[in-house]
Amino acid sequence: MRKMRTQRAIAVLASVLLIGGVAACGNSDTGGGGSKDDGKITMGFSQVGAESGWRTANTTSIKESAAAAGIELKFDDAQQKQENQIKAIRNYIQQKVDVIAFSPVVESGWDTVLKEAKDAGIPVILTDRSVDSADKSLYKTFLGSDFVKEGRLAGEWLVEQKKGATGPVNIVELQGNTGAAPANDRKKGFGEAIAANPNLKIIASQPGDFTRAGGKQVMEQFLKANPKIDVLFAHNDDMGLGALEAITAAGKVPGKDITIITVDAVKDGMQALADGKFNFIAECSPLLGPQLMDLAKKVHAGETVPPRIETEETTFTQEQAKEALPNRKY
Ligand code: GYE
Repeated sequence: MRKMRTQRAIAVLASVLLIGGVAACGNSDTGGGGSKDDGKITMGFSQVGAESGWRTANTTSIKESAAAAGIELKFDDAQQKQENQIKAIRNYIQQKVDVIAFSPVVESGWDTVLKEAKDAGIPVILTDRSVDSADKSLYKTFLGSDFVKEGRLAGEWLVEQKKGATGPVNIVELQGNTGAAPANDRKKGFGEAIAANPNLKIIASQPGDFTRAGGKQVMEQFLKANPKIDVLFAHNDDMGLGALEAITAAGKVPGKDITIITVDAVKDGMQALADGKFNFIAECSPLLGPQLMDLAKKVHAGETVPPRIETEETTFTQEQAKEALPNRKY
């Protein structure tokens, strides 16, 4: 009995492998980019890394959505290095995938490799972060958040909070990795929002690379160098969470002695907000997978897609975090 079941299992496995193999062959034989007849879409995806809770949720969303959409996903984690992303994209071009999607770790320096993809006839979709290429024909669309707006919403909330403040309000800023779109843009939006208030002053601003370890380390330096810190603006939850340790170790109460504003609203960040350790979060949604797969199908079918698709987002106060937390998916 057991033997028969094993034989059947082997037969099923063999046929699955055979069908899979045929599908895979069909894909590469017809040349990937531009092959529109085998039905199966192969996507090469180059991810930034695994630096934050946001990134982990984003990766899960992409993998799950690809499986649900029947898209074969080739996935590479670049460990926050542009050279790794360029290498991965070149591999995808060589493998003749149907669509390339990626989240560029920094904004600049993509023109050459994007041109190679274009010349190979492989459409590129930017997701989460954008590039600063002047030639917009190098990619089909950019799906992601408005990072300037996130920074602005964070700054506007602070302006409102400190409305009656007479003395100086000293702000320190933990930036994302140098050259990344969300680091550049969140800094810009926040700076613009507080600009008209001369008593709101950014006294220190350094990259913490979007990681908890980076946030903790840089916050320690900030605390050592500046006896009076009133506000921390961290470009993501993870750096804010790392900074909590530094603040507590310095004998200060996060959320009270130092007002903490972050971006993302992942579960751990929302928990810190609900617990009163953070004061405000501008949301940035990592759940880009379903829209990305939809776009991949459209560009593969030769349909025109809008050049920019913006993610819908909100903001959270401590009270709103308490309400939203039980249903938070990531
Ligand atoms: O805010 C941060 C992550 O690019 C929007 O990258 C993303 C950012 C996100 O490391 O947590």
